[in-house]
Amino acid sequence: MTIVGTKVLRKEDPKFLTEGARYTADLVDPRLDGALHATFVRSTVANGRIESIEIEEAMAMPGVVAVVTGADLPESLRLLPGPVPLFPPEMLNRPVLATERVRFVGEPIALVVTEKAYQGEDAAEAVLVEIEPLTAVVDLEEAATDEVVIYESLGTNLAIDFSTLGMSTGFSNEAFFEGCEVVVSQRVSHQRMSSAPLEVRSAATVWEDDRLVMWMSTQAAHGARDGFATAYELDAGSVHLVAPDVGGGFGSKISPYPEEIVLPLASRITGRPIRWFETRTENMIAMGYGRGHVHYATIGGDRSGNVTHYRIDVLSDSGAYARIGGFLPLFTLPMVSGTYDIPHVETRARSFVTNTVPSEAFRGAGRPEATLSIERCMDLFAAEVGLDPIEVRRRNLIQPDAFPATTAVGTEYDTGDYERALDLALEAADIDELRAERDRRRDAGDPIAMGIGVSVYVEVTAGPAPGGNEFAKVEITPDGKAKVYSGALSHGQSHATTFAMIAGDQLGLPVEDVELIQGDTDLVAQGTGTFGSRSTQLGGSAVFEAAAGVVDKAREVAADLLEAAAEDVVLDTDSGLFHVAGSPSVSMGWSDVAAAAEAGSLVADKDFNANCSYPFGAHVAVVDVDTETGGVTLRRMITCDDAGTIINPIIVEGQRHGGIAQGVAQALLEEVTYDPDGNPVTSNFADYSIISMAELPSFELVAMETPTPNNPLGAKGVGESGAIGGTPAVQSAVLDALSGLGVTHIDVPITPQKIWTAIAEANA
Ligand code: MCN
Repeated sequence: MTIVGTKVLRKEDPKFLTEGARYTADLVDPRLDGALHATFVRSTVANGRIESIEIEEAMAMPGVVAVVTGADLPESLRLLPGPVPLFPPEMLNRPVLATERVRFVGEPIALVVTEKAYQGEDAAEAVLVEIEPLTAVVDLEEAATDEVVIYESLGTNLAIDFSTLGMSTGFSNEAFFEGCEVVVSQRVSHQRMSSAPLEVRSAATVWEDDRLVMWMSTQAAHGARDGFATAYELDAGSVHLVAPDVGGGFGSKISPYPEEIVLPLASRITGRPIRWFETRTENMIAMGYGRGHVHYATIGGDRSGNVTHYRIDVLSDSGAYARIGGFLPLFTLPMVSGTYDIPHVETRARSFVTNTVPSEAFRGAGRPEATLSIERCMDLFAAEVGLDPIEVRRRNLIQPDAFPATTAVGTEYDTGDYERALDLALEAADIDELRAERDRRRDAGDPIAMGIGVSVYVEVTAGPAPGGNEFAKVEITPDGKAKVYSGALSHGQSHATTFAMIAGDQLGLPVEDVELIQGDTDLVAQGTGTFGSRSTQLGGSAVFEAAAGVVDKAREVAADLLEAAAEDVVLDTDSGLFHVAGSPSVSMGWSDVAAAAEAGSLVADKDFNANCSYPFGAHVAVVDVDTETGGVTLRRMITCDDAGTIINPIIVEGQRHGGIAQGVAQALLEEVTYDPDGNPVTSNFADYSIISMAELPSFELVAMETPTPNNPLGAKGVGESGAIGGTPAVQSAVLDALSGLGVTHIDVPITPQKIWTAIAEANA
């Protein structure tokens, strides 16, 4: 019996439920004995010139061992090392500590190193920083006007123009929509979202002679190691990076931040180990938000509901410097037309700097933006032609026999059956009954208006094309069990379970006998990390192939013992026993083979490389909207999310749940905001309405599996699906509820205040 596809309970849970997780801040390690604590002095001004930084008073405070400013940084540490892949102007590279200019509230200017953490709080306040304030640009579209330019010598706020990189089609002219009977345009806003991981950022560091040891909360240990190696001019082998348990990241912990990069310098200056962990407020203002797009979208077609033309202008908020967030239109552009067969599509995308924290990836990272815009346009188009939005979608979906299907922007979707996903979700929702209830209540003038929203989505995982690679090594231990070393880095995704299942099937071992080792650059030779829902397709496939490689080696050993030719020896993966084909009565297990093998020889590794894949699905949201208060109750959320072959249905359901919750959060609640001067308004969980169980119904999940031919597992990614399909379905449901009241569009998050105002305006 194969293990893949069965409901194996999470191997991670016994530890988490009994002793609890061990995050970086909880680390106990003799090398960190006597560690000092770092506290950051941050800018309180969004845009300004630093006139002076005085540290004398702070230096005299109790417990202060050192104060480090930008003046102490060697050349290699002045700018934050990569990754900033799309070559924005060099001056947009982020400084590690601000020296002459500050460009967002929360930007690190200095760090105070103290014996105790509480002493750092007081001492950081005693560092006197004089800043001459300049006009701040907070709003993305205002930044795009270049009326106020943040980098004077650059002369523009434009950070990246994707057309110069050949990644967008560009716009033709007004004649583009000429043949269309119906054309609808909409500005679609995608607010700034905090990824709000439960574990905030945290790191600890010590030098062992000339070798740097770094513990940190990260999604990508090897990338982080390379960042430290660059910053400290070391070879990669001279940095040992360890990620203990990581309490979530959602895209925000892919690469090191200044706060982490500067710690080894402080350790070098003081000759002591250093620890740092931030407060929730620091996390909210200084870690970086996701999304932060505005799209201008226009859709065109005929009166029978055929969509023939689509044009989208993507504006993306890079924040104060060019980091990951600014280049995410790279993921939006290939996905703009979604699940629809639209023959004519035009795109443009630009990222602009603003005086806000540099933006980062957040669950979905570029794909939710593409999906929300096309789904919003499908609803508006359907309303304009007077047809049912579900029928208009159905009419335009790419058909199952079209795969592999190449879209008008040149993206090749691997496999899919979008209409079936839609049908399954609608059936589970009992759409006819829902519609009847909605119409009944609408006719009766119920002040609690019911709305039904639908989205059909496709996204890209382990992408965009051409995909990527991930490393795994599988080793048989002398007792006949297995260790899997992976370059992926689970921070909540349960790889210890799913990778053990994949290896277990190949090796004929139970999951209990397969141990996962990850997040330690001395133990795992290489790796890329966990983001972009890439780990199963790439990391899981690497495990699959490395395990197969070990079996081949073991067959040679077993062949000697069985006095047979290796080609004739088979491994019965049900029993985990080797025998000569056709003669199962004489057999031996892994422990016999391990005992006979040369020490350390039963090992194989794989750096697996594959093209990306395109998971898809359909979501149905049902809401009640109180038209007198604007309050929204999400009554039901029914989703069909197809991620190809499923390794573990329980874990996949958990991933879908988390994603859907964050998708709903974007639709209804969460938004990172700044005041016009660039002061963060949402700097804790009282101001930032993080979603909780209280706002959510039990999700109704429908299963569907359409394998991809792009990897041996047939698996696509699932970690972000819910966040991609969820937001447009809920937005659509709320607007459906309000459709009888003359309200045609409200941007996410659709808060009670926005609903109340929209109804009042429509009445006026
Ligand atoms: N899985 C499966 N079958 C599939 C696909 C996935 O059984 N066909 C399982 C995997 O084996 C894995 C999990 O589902 O155990 C997620 O796999 P995958 O979709 O490959 O995604 P990654 O492991 O690469 O995780 C990244 C993804 C992203 S991009 C974000 S953001 C996100 C997410 O995962 N952040 C998370 N889920 C999160 N979950 C938690 N708890 N915390 C986060 O920060």
